Formats: sequence, C-alpha cells, structure tokens
Amino acid sequence: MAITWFPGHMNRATKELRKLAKVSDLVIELLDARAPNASRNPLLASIAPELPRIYVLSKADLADQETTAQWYDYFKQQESKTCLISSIENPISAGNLLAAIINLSIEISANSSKQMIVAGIPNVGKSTFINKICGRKVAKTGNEPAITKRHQRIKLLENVYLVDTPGMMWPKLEDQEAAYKLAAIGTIRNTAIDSEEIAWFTAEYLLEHQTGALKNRYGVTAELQTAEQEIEAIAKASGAKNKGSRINTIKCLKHY
Ligand SMILES: Nc1nc2c(ncn2[C@@H]2O[C@H](COP(=O)(O)OP(=O)(O)OP(=O)(O)O)[C@@H](O)[C@H]2O)c(=O)[nH]1
Ligand SMILES: [Mg+2]
Repeated sequence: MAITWFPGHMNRATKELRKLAKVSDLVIELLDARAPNASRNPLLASIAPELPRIYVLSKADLADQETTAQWYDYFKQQESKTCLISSIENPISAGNLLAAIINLSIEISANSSKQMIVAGIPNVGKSTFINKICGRKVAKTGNEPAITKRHQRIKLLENVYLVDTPGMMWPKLEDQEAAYKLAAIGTIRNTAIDSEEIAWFTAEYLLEHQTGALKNRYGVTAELQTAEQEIEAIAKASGAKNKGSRINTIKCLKHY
C-alpha cells in the first residue's frame, strides 16, 4: 500500500511557516535519530534555505549510537549549520541551545529580539524539546503524530522566542522505502498505513541491519534467521499475544 499523509492542517502550517520564516532568525529542525535521512522534510529545506540551522538528532536513546555520531559529524561540518544530540537521559538544556546559537555567530543581546522556529516531521519530539529547554511544560506533547495543530510562540528569555510548530509531512512521498521507515517510527497516523504491513517491513529491516541489537533487547540467544522468528521472539518477550496465544504482530510493532 502506497503511503501518503498530508492532512489539511499541515497544508495550512506549511503556508504559515513560509510567513514565519521571513521574521525568524534560525531554524531548529528535529530529526529522528533512528532515521535521520528519511525524517528530513524537503519542504522545510525549501522554506528557509538562507536561515542558519541547528539539527537536533532526537530520540537518540532509541537509535544506534555509532550511526548517530556519524550523522552528528556530517551536520556539524556544514556551513551555517550545527547539530545537537537529544535523548531521554540527556535532553538539550537552554545552556546547550544558547551555546549552539552563539557558535553559529548569532548574537543574543538586549537590543534585538531573536525568534527561532522549532520544526520537523510529526512525533519527532519538538514540543518535548521545547518543554525541556524551558524547564517547564509550555507545549502539549503525546506519543502520536499531529498533537500540535497550531504555531505557539514561547518566550525563553528576554528577547529570545521559540516557536513550536505542527509536525509537517509533504504532499507526495516519492521515496516509499523512507515512508515505510517513517511509519515504523510512529510519524504517520495509523489510519494512513497498513500496520500489519509496516510490522513485517520493520521486522525484515531490523533483521538485515540490527540483528545484534534485536538479540540483546529481546534476550534471544539462538540465531534469528527469519522475520517470523524475530516476531515470535518479540511476542514472547513482550507478551504481544491475542487470546489463544496467537501472536499479535501489530502489538509487536509497538514494542520495538
Ligand atoms: N524515547 C524518547 N522519546 C521521546 C524523546 N523526546 C520525545 N519523546 C517522546 O516522543 C513523543 C512525541 O513527543 P512530542 O514532543 O509530542 O512530539 P512532537 O514532535 O511535538 O509531535 P507533533 O506535535 O505531533 O508533531 C512523546 O511520547 C515523547 O515523550 C526522546 O528523546 N526519547
Ligand atoms: Mg508537538
């Protein structure tokens, strides 16, 4: 099933973002560290190419550490761009953010106000990031895509503002393998996907690329050779079963 998901509020948010970019100084783009390339929204690149950018590799606690380090180096070396890594254990503080901003030669002073857009795909952790930076709950969060529906301007310091934005997809997902990865990490509303299909895609993908991590996480000692064996191991470790002990593949997907 081809995946496409671009509800009306995202279309509206895209238009508003174009206006917002004209009066902002910086874009903070959150990418899911489990799939940084798939989670780069091409619309965002086209909306504000001239603005300095901080990439935040979010949910690093769920991602492969070495791969995250390679992406960090890749973004850091780009002109007018830098990168931060965020995880549950090590969220970005206001101090970390301000240091990154100064590094990009953006001056924070009492004379001029600065506005920073926090943007990215749905469910990547934008609102959580803002709450951590502010040290209090100022934005609504939740573990499903499209929680934030409208822009919200938040004062961080005197003269420094953050704008939380709705998670944005783009109208045509040309790269369907990337779209499947986004579905697997919870970017796309489950009414727009076939969850069973995504569960099998994820099982095959992780078997090919992350067998070691799978075995560690689910305490598997035997060799995992097929996606069926993998799903069975996850169901055993997580109790993802229906009545009659039949494996519930969709629950297994939620457990990754
Ligand atoms: N494991 C992990 N979960 C995180 C992290 N940051 C955020 N989350 C979780 O990810 C889910 C989505 O967080 P939100 O902050 O609502 O994401 P958002 O990008 O604002 O989502 P939308 O507004 O729907 O676009 C929540 O359940 C958060 O607790 C992280 O660093 N690690
Ligand atoms: Mg949000």
